[in-house]
Amino acid sequence: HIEAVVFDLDGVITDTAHYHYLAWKQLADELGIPFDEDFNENLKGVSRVESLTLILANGNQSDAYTDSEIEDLASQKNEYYKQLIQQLTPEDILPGMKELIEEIRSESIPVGLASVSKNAQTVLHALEIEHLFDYCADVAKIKQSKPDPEIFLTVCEALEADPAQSIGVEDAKVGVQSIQGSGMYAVGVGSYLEQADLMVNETTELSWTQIKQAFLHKQ
Ligand code: G16
Ligand code: MG
Repeated sequence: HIEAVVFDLDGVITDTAHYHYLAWKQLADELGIPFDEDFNENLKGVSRVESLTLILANGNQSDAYTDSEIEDLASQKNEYYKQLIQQLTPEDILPGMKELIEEIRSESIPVGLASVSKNAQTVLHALEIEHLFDYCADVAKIKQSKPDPEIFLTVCEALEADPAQSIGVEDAKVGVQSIQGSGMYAVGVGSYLEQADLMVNETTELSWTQIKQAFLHKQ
């Protein structure tokens, strides 16, 4: 039996991963640091300040800024991002995701959210799907970033679910590692996720029947 399904937000439920990319791109351009979609793959599921650290290192600017300047640059990126997500509406839920979550809930399986984004509640609100989650990770309380399993473990615990009987869904490599580190079954959506237990290219390919079968088969 399945005790919980825990979703990542950015890149799984909605394509805010692209808005994160655009916001970082704008900041990187201003700093004169090369930045493209390939490099952006390293930032998926990675916290705001850690992402900035990686970008500065990529531009050989690791020691160019003080801690307080780094805070300001991270806030600047967040302003660009907040501007971009102002346009979000329920239309921006990735195809099939709302139906998938509703189907899981119809079987009385608790659903959780494991996003490291401080903007997660704003995004859920804009998509009008807050009511579909029984528990959302409180990022302020999470000490270790993905790939550490802490965030997925915390959500399972709050849902009173055994991680070994639960499923996580992620679009980031570090996210898949976090799921697997917690002992959960990992479903990967997108590219570069060969490590996942079950992998699909797009959300339209996610079928609850298939996920359940694959999970039970692995037991
Ligand atoms: C997301 C994104 C990351 C982003 C992080 C922090 O994680 O994948 O690219 O850097 O949140 O976001 P914010 O700057 O809004 O706090 P997730 O876990 O939802 O994929
Ligand atoms: Mg993600």
